[in-house]
Amino acid sequence: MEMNDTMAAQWARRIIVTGGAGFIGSHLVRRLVQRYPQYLIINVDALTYCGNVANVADVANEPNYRFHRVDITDYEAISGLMRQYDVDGIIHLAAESHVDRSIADPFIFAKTNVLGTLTLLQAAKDHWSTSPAGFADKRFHHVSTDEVFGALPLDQPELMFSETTPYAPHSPYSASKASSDHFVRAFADTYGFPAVITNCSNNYGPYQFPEKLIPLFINNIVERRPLPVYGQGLNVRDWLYVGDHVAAIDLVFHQAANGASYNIGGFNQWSNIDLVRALIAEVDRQIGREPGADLDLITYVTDRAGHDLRYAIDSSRISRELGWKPSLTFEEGLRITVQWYLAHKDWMESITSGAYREYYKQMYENR
Ligand code: TDX
Repeated sequence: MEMNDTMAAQWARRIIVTGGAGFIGSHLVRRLVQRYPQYLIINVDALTYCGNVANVADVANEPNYRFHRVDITDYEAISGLMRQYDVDGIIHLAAESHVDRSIADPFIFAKTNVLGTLTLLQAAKDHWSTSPAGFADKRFHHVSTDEVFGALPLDQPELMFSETTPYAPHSPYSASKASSDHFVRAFADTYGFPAVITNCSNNYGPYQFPEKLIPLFINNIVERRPLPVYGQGLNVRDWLYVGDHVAAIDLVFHQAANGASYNIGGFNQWSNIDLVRALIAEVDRQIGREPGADLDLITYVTDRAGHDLRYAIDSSRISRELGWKPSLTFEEGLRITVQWYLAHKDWMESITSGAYREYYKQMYENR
């Protein structure tokens, strides 16, 4: 449906969420559609291998929701949407996000993450420059990762990433995200463009594509397949429940000052091997196996190339300034997450045996 300016004006805000059919994006879209009926939420997603409209099926028929299958590197298509809806906010989550894939094929990471972000910035700048209020009532929120800061040593647990930690990406994935962050800052500094950035730690929860550690391993435990732990499993990650991440995005989008950036994390560091053991115990408990019965599935495999040792986010700034804190403990989050995957085997099957089958097989079944 074409929407002219008069129709666009009936909505208090018109917000594009890119990557809204992906994992974190789908949680954000659901939250915004339900919480802000006065906003129009426009989900823009290219539906590549990990985007799945089933992830937002529960809000697809809401009056304040629209979906467009568009690639963010397509300037004409993005500009068309900016005009069609008179968009005044963009929350940008569309990205290639899997480190292992970036090691195998880095080019698509530069295209989507760097050129895609630049395309969105340029399209937003061009459209907003023509509006009477200019940039004054507009917002571009770029969602990024803690991986842009590089890696921390294991033997100094007090060291964490803050908003002023220098960028030092290691993988092609994190290099592409760092580059996109730099473009966002460059637009803010050069043109006074109304941008904010958030950098978040490892997310987990429902609807995460099973290439990532937690959903991949839940599925393998249930199916009694080997759990490929890279190296010795000593790498440390800081885990945050996805619902807490999107609550933080909501706050920053609405309240942060232009040019600000916020780190978001769970103050919840786990070595991979300890996490895998906890996950096995939880899955076993929920499916009625003896807790720990599946520990024999742990299989140490060749380490990831350039594997970052430890990530840890200091999120005290967003707590102090915006009053955000994680709402769930890790135990609660893991319990809910395992419950969800067990209750949604159809979702997992649509990925492992349906449209995504060939990709999934190539990457994960033959290891
Ligand atoms: O099979 C596996 N075995 C294994 O030991 C997989 C898939 C992962 N791992 C390890 C690698 C990491 O140390 O588990 C840890 C978590 O791996 P991923 O789920 O691939 O996440 P990570 O590499 O830490 O990156 C994640 O967090 C930051 C997301 O994928 C990124 O998109 C995000 O920016």
